[in-house]
Amino acid sequence: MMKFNPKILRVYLVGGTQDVDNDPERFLHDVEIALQAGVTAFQYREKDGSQLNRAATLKMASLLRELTHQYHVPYFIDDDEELALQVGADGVHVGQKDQRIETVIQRAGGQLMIGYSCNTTDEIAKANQLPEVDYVGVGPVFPTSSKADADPALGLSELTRLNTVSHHPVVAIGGISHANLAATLKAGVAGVAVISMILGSSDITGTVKKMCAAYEKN
Ligand code: TZP
Ligand code: MG
Repeated sequence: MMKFNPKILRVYLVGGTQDVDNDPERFLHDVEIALQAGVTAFQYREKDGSQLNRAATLKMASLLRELTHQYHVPYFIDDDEELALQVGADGVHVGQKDQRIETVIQRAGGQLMIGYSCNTTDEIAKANQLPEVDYVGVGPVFPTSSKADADPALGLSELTRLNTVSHHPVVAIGGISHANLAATLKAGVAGVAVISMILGSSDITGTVKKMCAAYEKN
């Protein structure tokens, strides 16, 4: 496995069919446009409200592996290291409500990059003790409607503080939009992970290019 490059966190697209009205064709199309436009990592997250069964999810995960290879974009799968290993993904993302991080490290450590959701000082402190973790996802920074069981928004000062506590690179998630992107980056995070900012955009290419350009301004 390659050494983890935190630059892949800069414009991190997260999504599943539930984020595009349960339309698998549209999902593949929109993800391809975003990959082409320059997203730096992609996470397949088939979750809250998904209508895909296990076989359809496996098929989708394989198609997304082909697409991400085609555009040379690192490919993560949410909460399912078995599926990630099965389709040859590059990484797995583990939430606090998913299976235990120790179990994932045992099964996938050294084979998959590992992302871990951390929203409190204690969770970050625990992640700091786990060298197999490559990055932490911190959020929701702002209110979001893309996650059914989202915790209350942290806000920018808490994000800034947690970013300072973390020894791992931090990707900020939750409610990030054109309106707050620059302010979010000022927290010093390695990147931003978004669902609706990209998949809900009427101009996916323009949105992704703007996000990439935000890193050139500092
Ligand atoms: N984890 C914390 S907030 C969130 C996830 C998966 C949803 C982010 O979606 P959006 O549309 O970018 O707010
Ligand atoms: Mg999860």
